[in-house]
Amino acid sequence: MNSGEALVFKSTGSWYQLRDGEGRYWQARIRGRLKMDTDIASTNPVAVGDWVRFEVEDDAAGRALIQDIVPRRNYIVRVSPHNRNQKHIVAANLDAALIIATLAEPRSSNGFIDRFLVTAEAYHIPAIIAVNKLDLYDTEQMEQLAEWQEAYGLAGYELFPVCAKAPESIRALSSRIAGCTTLFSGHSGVGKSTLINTLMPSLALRTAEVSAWSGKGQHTTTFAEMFELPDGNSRIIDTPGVKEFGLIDFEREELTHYYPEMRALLSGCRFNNCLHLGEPGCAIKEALEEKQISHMRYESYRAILASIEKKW
Ligand SMILES: Nc1nc2c(ncn2[C@@H]2O[C@H](COP(=O)(O)OP(=O)(O)OP(=O)(O)O)[C@@H](O)[C@H]2O)c(=O)[nH]1
Ligand SMILES: [Mg+2]
Ligand SMILES: [Zn+2]
Repeated sequence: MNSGEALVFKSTGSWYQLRDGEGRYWQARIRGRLKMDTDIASTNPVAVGDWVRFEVEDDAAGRALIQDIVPRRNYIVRVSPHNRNQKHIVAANLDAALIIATLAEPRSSNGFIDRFLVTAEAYHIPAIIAVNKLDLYDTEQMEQLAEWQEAYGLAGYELFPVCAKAPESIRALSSRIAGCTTLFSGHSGVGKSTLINTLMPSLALRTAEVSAWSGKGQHTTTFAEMFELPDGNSRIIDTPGVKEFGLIDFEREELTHYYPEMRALLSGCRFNNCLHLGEPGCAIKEALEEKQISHMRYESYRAILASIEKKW
């Protein structure tokens, strides 16, 4: 074989691991200038989940050169952690995006979850929520979990309470992502790699204790990497923990479109530029009073809106 198409399984930023149609793995670099059909100025031209065309550089050593990217079905982007003006393509060609959160350490805020959900909506990728470390919750945390279940249920999201170490607790989640390529995202230390290890015990990914003094994760996973489940048909992309999910290029008026429970009601507002902050004849405020929308989600909407305003 001198050339062909392959799927990107791993990316370190300087080299990529590809798997070709025959199941052979290649270590690849990008050849000179990539022919790109996307107009995204990103810090990484090729992402995990991309299909690429490659050319063999050294067959015996398994080295290849990436020539170009097959047009993406979709992708998800976040603000580069190193440069707020640049974007980072987290992964491409996804069927689902899973946000892993926890109410134990390192606790995730609902605002963080909502920023992730908004991004997934904006890129048209179905989002799912897993709330992990259920085994550690006290009564107060169980009450908080119930509140989340109510709020995200009203918004139409699937939420799976799980204990990543207990296989029986992840059964429903595992059948939800069967047959899909799913992105796993969340703060460092929430249990992304632990969950993947339980889904595919043969893998034994590195995981790490959450630091006792800071309650924070230790950024054990440093690069995005895709794994195929034993069924040969489901794939999971493990990613390094993120501090925050920086939103990209939003107009204020757009934001409600990325809250599914609000999107459905927008045509009911009297003003078509309604920001739902107290304008007369607002269908969102009405739904809030009738408890069709949760206060928790509405408050996060206001917070994100305020952060967009600051940028302007
Ligand atoms: N008690 C309990 N601990 C868990 C659970 N899931 C994960 N942990 C622990 O949480 C710690 C962090 O887990 P990791 O899987 O390394 O977290 P991660 O999200 O991959 O973190 P990064 O790779 O740094 O982004 C490890 O000590 C795990 O054993 C759970 O359901 N219950
Ligand atoms: Mg990890
Ligand atoms: Zn309104």
